[in-house]
This record gives sequence, structure tokens and C-alpha cells, in this order.
Amino acid sequence: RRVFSVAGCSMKSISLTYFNIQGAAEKVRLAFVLGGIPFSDVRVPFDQWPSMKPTTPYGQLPTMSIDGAEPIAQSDAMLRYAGQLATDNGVPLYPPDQMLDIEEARGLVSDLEREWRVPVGIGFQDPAIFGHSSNIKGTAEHKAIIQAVREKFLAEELPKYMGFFSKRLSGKPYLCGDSPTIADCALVPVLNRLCSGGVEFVPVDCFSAHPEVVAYLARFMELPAIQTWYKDSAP
Ligand SMILES: N[C@@H](CCC(=O)N[C@@H](CS)C(=O)NCC(=O)O)C(=O)O
Repeated sequence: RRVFSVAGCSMKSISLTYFNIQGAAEKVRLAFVLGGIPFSDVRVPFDQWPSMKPTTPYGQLPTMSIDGAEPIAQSDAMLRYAGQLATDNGVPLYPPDQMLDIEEARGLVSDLEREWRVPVGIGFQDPAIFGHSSNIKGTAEHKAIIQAVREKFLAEELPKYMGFFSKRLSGKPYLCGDSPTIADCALVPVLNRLCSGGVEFVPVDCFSAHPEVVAYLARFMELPAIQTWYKDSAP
């Protein structure tokens, strides 16, 4: 449990609870970090999850509690809330006059996340979810299926979405203009996961045909607040 604070910012006491991974919460963490909004970054060990699950609103994490109130769920609600607080704090992550453009970009990121769900999930979830026998888990047959599904994603969906993002990024440094917004906070963790080398059959240079995306990711990751965040936060 770590507490981040910046002098003169929101007086609310915000606690964000998730697993010790980036997953669905990293976009919210990044919005708080960029916005200079202090929050408690609570990370639940997986072995504590079964007993905690029934205490959450929908049996899922992340949850967020404000000033000790009942926790709320849904990471996109939290992302927009963090964006609003940041905007009030002088960091325009979600300014009302850009709402439509930011939501369009966030929707596009959601589409990419949806397309990525099967290629990533097929590697660790029950094969039965994807229409295969549960018995194939861990076998050479399973591995071949994982490879085929991921390579299809790399050949078809990834270039399609990277093309869309490159087009949005032509002539502007971030998805919605000169400075980052909640849409960038949503996209960056997805891109970092894709090129992490941590997903089998997805190479670290998977964006090499899309230099605008490579430059954009580097630009975001070089923001001072983000540099500090990844120096201090793990993983
Ligand atoms: N729509 C929800 C999805 C949350 C979600 O899928 N949480 C997963 C982890 S990413 C979870 O809690 N899994 C554990 C479980 O369902 O038992 C959100 O964006 O917050």
C-alpha cells in the first residue's frame, strides 16, 4: 500500500484496489499520476482474492473508495472520474469541451481491447471457453492454437488498429491533441503489454511497421510523472 501525494491537490482520500498487475486498473492509476491526484494504490495478493471477492460490488476488481465510502466498481467510471479531478486540478485529461473527441478515442481503444481479449485469454483461460476441450490445456495442440490465434491478431487486427491510431496521431502528439487525455491513459497500458515480450508469439517489435505509434508510446512514457511512476511502481 503506497500513498502518493502532491502538495495543494485534491483533499479527497482516494483508495484504488486491484491486483498487483497493470490489467484494468493501470489506466486509472496513470490518470491519477498525470493529474497530480494523490491516491492509495492498494494491491491485493491473488491468494487473498477468494475471500475478498464476495465483498466487492460485482465480484471483480478494481474497486475505488472515496473518503472511506462504500467502494464503487468499473474501471472506466474511475478513469473518467480521475480525468475530471485532474482537469479540475489544471491537468486537462478530460475537459468537458473535448468530451466527444476523447470518448471517440476511448471507444477506439475499447475496440482494440475487445479484439485482444481472445488472443491473450486463450493462453491462460480454460480452453473450453473458446470451444476446445479443457483437456488440451498445456499440450502441443493448445500451444499451436494459441500461436495461430495470436498470429492472426498480429496479421489482421493489430495493423488495422495501429493504422487508425497512426492516422489520429498525424500532426498531433497525443490522441486528442497537444496533451494527454484519459484516452491516452487507456491506450498506453495496452500498447505496453503488447510489446512487453511477455506474451508468447507477440514480438517486442510488433509496432515496427507503425513508427507514429512507437514515437507516441515513447513520448508518453517520457512524461516526467510517468517516469517517476514506473521508477517507483511495480510491476
Ligand atoms: N468491467 C470491469 C471488469 C473488471 C474485471 O474484469 N476484473 C477482473 C480482473 S481484470 C477480475 O476481477 N477478475 C477476478 C474475478 O472475476 O474473480 C472493469 O472495467 O472494472
